Amino acid sequence: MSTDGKSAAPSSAPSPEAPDDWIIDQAWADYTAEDHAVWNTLYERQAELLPARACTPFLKGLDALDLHRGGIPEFARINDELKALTGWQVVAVPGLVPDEVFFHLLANRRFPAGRFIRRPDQLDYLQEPDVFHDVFGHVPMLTDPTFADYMAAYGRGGERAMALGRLKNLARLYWYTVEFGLIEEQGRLRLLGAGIVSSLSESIFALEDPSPNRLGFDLERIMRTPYRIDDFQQVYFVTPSLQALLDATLADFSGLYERLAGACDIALDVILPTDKVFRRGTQAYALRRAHDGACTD
Ligand code: HBI
Ligand code: FE
Repeated sequence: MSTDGKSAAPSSAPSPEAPDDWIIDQAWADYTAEDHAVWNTLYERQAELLPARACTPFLKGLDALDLHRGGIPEFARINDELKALTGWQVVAVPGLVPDEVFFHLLANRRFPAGRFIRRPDQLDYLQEPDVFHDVFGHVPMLTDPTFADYMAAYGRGGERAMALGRLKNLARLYWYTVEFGLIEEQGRLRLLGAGIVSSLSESIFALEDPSPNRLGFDLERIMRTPYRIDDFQQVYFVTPSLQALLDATLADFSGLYERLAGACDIALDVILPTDKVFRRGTQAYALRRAHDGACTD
C-alpha cells in the first residue's frame, strides 16, 4: 500500500474507539500520471464488459457519479452527488482497517476506500483493496437507496456480530453479496458484487464459466458457507432483489446465530436438497486448480 508522506497518518495504531483516526487525506493532487493511467486502463476494460453483465443499479450509479470522465476520481466531487442521493460519503484509508472501525464507518454511512492504486504490473491481482476496487467496484451501488440502507444495516450488524462472537458468519454474508453476489434481473443473472465487477476475469467467469455452482440467496445457508480469497469462487449466490437483501438483513439475527453456533460449515462444492439451483456447476475449474497445485499461475 502507498500512503503519501504528507497525510495525517497517526504514528501509532489508532484506538478502535477513534475510527476517524484511520481516515487520511485522499491527496488527490499527488496522484501521478501513471496512477491515473492505471485507473483508465482498468476502467476501459470494465466499461466494455459491464453493460451486458452488471446489474442496472450499478450501471446507473456509474452514470450518476460521472465516473466516465477519466482518471482517479476526487472523493470530494463524488461525495457531493452521493450525499444528495443516499447520504453516503467515501473516505480515504491507507488499506484494510480493523473490523470494528470498518463496521463503525459503514453504520455511519461512510465507506472506507483505499487511497492507493495498484501498479501497472498488478492489473489483475492484488491483496489489499485499492481505489479502483473500492471506488469503481463498491461506490456505484451506494447510489441506490435500498443498497445504501443494506450497507448501513450491515455495519450495525457487524457491531452486534462481534459482540456475539459470530463475525465469521456475518462476514460470509458480505462476501457472498457485497463482494461476490449475483442478482436476478428480469429472469437473467447479473453481476452485483464489487469483487466481481472490478475484475476483468471474474466478470466473465462468474456469469459464463460452467464450473461454479449458482444458488439462490439463503441467509442461513450463506452464513454456513466458507469462501476462498485466493481464487475464483466455487459457488455464487443469486439475490432475488435488493429489497429482499435488505429485508433479510433487518431481522434480528440472535436466533439465527444461536443455530449457527451448533451448525457445521457446508463444503464449497455441495448442493443441498433445499438449495434453489440456478446452475449446477461442473467444478472443473476448482478441480483443475486443486490438481495443479495452488502455486501455479
Ligand atoms: N477495511 N478498508 C477496508 N475494506 C474492507 O473491505 C474491510 C476492511 N476491514 C475489515 C473488513 N473489510 C472485513 O474483515 C469485514 O467485512 C468483516
Ligand atoms: Fe471490497
